[in-house]
Amino acid sequence: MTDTIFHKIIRREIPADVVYEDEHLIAFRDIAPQAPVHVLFVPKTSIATLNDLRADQAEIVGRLAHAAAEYAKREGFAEDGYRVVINCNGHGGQTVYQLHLHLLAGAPLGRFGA
Ligand code: IU
Repeated sequence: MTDTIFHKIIRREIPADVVYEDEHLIAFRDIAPQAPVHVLFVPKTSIATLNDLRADQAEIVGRLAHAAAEYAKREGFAEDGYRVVINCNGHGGQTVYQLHLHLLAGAPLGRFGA
């Protein structure tokens, strides 16, 4: 199992701007935001990429998505809308190999693609 910077944030060994935490996951602001709101939702279970998610772990992605939606409602931008993204491996643009869900919001977002 590879230790990543996100594992260190989960263990509170390095600081992060944490906006939510529970027994399953932690959420903190991205250090290089790509939108006015850019928060990462990271499971506490070690899972390197979406490819590594086992069937018996599938609820974890639901928890990440649910936590993101609850955060959007709490912060008041759920109605305006937002985007959630999981990057996987090289072509997906993944740079940190601990599964995470991006929440992007705060302005109309451009279309995506290659
Ligand atoms: P990606 O999906 O693996 O590309 O996303 C990794 C994100 O983690 C990226 O948006 C970085 O800006 C962000 N990040 C961070 O918030 N804090 C860090 O210490 C590091 C990366 I390294």
